[in-house]
Amino acid sequence: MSAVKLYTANTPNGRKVGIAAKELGIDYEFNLVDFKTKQQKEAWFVDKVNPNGKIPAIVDPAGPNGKEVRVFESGAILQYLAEKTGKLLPSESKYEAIAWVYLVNTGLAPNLGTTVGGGGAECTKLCDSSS
Ligand SMILES: N[C@@H](CCC(=O)N[C@@H](CS)C(=O)NCC(=O)O)C(=O)O
Repeated sequence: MSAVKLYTANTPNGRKVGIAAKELGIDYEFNLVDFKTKQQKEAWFVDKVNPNGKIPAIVDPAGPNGKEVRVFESGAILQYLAEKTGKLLPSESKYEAIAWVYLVNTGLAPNLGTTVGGGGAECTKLCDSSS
């Protein structure tokens, strides 16, 4: 089976997807996106990987109906990988689990970023200093 291509960097959002891929036993190819050279804004990345020019993002050559699919936004990627493997989202608690992912991504994470650091800019600064 073809490996899922993971595009990421050393940030909280970036680490989420790697942790999920390991936990779910997904065969994935790790691609470190270089924030120093703004690789996430390069045309190939925006065209083929994430039109929003951010990590994390994945490209799965073996997506639905055997066709390549790209997925961006950490919450959408977590849901995609769980559904692909048939793990973590049992029907009786699927929407409870998805609701928690939304809560973290739209409520907790942005507020935490704003309170603790400077939101997106701080995230980028952290990446720059840790890569
Ligand atoms: N809501 C998005 C946030 C994505 C995001 O802000 N990514 C940051 C790193 S944590 C990024 O790519 N920053 C670089 C940039 O904006 O150029 C998600 O959950 O995936």
